[in-house]
Amino acid sequence: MNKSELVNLILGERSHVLPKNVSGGAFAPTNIALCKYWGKRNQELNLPLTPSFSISLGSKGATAQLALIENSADEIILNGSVVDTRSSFSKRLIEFLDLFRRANKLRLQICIHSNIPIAAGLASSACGFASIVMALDELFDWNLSPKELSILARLGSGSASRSIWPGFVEWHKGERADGMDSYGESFAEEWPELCIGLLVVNNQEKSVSSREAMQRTVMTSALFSAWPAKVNQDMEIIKQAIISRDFALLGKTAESNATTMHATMLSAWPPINYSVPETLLGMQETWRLRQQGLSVYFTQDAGPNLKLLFLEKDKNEILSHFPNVEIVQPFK
Ligand code: 2P0
Repeated sequence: MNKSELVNLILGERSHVLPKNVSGGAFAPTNIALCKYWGKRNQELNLPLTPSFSISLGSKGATAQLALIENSADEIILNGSVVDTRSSFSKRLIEFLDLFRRANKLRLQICIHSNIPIAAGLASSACGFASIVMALDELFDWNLSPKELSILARLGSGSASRSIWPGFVEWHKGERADGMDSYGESFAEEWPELCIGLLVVNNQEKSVSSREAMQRTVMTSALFSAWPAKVNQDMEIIKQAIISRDFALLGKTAESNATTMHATMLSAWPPINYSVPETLLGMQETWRLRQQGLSVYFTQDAGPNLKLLFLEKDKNEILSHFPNVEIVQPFK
């Protein structure tokens, strides 16, 4: 099955209808994985080898506004600036939109506003594709379920399947070849005291895309065979830690999941390293503070920035050690 066939399967008759509205808009939060998605069983459909678990970052994310236009080409505006439609960013976006408008020649103005650094390992593609799918749903008036929205967002970027929901989200890996059982679902627990600290050490674009890095790791890392078992174990521990509000267990499991993922990348060939010296300094500072009794942990994605995990009561102390940290409380 390819992407177009899966879109047909989900939209059915609706894939032929014209937009009911002249515009559609939606916000989707970015998400940080506490148990990471790293490795695919199907490249075309972004089907993962393992499940994953994330937390959405409240009002941090992307807003997509789609409007029908009379032009002969799409117009893409990112954070107020027109983007060259020949750029790799535009090509990927247009290719995605083409999945939904094969029968007609609709041209769109696509305005995306993101309040997170693009391509800095803060999952900008996740909230970008999720917001686009939700905006398309509004434009065409498809009335898709969150499960269907999640599957369609996944075709743009795997982690986008988790950005359909606020709060904690589990992405079921699924077993089916068509991927209809691989989608994000809300994990219905709230933890108002939970804080995420965004520690942006470098917001340059990454040199190796996570898509390529993931595949290289699967193909060449001798450590990758240990990864699925680690994920399955961490998924269960993380859910239990949330239910029992055991912050130390949640933090330890999330941090160890991230360091294990980065170990699989470093052992790939050619090696993949997303850290810069400031990343390691941030890790060492986290470990030092923990030794002194402060309950703080980090996670890291396909970029140099760290995301700190801590509780609200320690906010001021965290700020005194990391003055540049931006704090998000996803449940407040
Ligand atoms: C995650 N990452 O779980 C992991 C951890 C990065 C590190 O999902 O190829 O942009 O579009 O499915 O979703 C980033 O990968 O990759 C990612 P594609 P995606 O958040």
